[in-house]
Amino acid sequence: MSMHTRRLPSPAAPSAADGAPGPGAELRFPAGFGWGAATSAYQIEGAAKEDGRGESVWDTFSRTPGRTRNGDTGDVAADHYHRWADDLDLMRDLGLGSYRFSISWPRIQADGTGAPNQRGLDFYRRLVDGLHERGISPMATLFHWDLPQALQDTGGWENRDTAYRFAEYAEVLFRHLGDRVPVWLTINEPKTVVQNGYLEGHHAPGFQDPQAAYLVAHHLQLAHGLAVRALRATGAGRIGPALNLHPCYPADDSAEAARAARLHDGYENRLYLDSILKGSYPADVLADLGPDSRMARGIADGDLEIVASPIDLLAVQYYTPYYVDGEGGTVSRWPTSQADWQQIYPDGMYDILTRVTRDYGPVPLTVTENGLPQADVLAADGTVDDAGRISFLRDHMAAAHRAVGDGVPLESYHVWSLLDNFEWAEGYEQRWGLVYVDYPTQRRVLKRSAHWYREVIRANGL
Ligand code: IFM
Repeated sequence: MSMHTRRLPSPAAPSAADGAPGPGAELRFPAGFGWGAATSAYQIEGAAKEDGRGESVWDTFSRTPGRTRNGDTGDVAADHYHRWADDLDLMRDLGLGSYRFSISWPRIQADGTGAPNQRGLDFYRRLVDGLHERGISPMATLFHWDLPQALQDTGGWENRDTAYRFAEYAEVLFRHLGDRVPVWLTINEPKTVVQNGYLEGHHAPGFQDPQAAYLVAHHLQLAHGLAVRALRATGAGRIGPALNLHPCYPADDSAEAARAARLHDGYENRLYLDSILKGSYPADVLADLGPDSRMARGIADGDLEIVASPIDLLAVQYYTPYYVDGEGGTVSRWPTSQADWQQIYPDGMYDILTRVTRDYGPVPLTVTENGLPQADVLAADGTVDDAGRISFLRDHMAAAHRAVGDGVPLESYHVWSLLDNFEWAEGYEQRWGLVYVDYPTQRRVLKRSAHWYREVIRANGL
């Protein structure tokens, strides 16, 4: 992700105390609350050419000179494809109740269509079986950006047909793994594909084409709905979308800023939420795009009924708020993490969770990503002291706890990420994990935050 912002004079940062675990939980979560961590296939698996895996758009993009920091690729990543059993042991030792991972479409269908690759299916079968053996509940994302390159070659998400190929791929997975995966997430952060992949161009496929971008948005939403329907046909588990949502606040008291923040919210949040939960795209966004936009022309009769197929849960990913000025630009108000687009504002977690419940009703929620990057260092004594991550997580969990107290049906929370990994265009420089990965040796080291999180899980609270 990225955001080009100018900086406002900032009030004091929200609390960020040192984060040592307190004696016993003062903020206890409801019994049965799920504590987890999240990853995605391209970011951790590596083994890019093994066992019949095809090429994805991220293989193409990251191998193109100049596209990623230091020319980094996911070819090896955290080598999870080979180290999955040890990684599952780590998860068990942390006490995780839930593990959210994604399935690599090109491992299942090298070219995005046709008969599935048995070796790809076997890998994920071993993974989910291994999770169950360790008492961890699998939560599988069907698509976390690694579109088979062969489908990109026929138009990618600009091609309506890709949505139907996605539904076929999803059905393969429901039939092969549906008995072992209780929760499925359809498309990870469609907005990031739209904005980073097609507007700003710093993610695969690397385009800067606003007309294409919003047609892609519609096709991603359609693909989501078709996958929900495919799941109903196979009767396998619960399903929902994974949306990165951002509270959008006016940057000042002017009517212009209020209006601009509202439209910004339309593009950031309502485009995805309204279509799935209300069966319509927001009128202000459609008007802003214009009646002749490729998106408007690409919406066929009946599409929105498909997009709005009833879901079982909504996965919310929260990282940063936006402050919008009267010209529609974004400004920065809070200190940022190592990622310059991320302002650290825990109250935004409360605001977005309560807003979803207020505006869309009591759909069960799960937080499937929340975290921050740091330049973590492995010390000579073998420890990684990431106190800043502990403060961040504790403040955001406290905000989520407050939302639960105010009636938000939040059932689980997942830290992004379990492991340090390939952070897309940023390569390996940003470390997002609870677990440090020493890339030259692939040794895993629990950071201080991982030890802290284990206590949170044990106490079911903070
Ligand atoms: O690493 C990403 C992840 O793939 C999707 N959500 C945001 C994370 C941090 O940028």
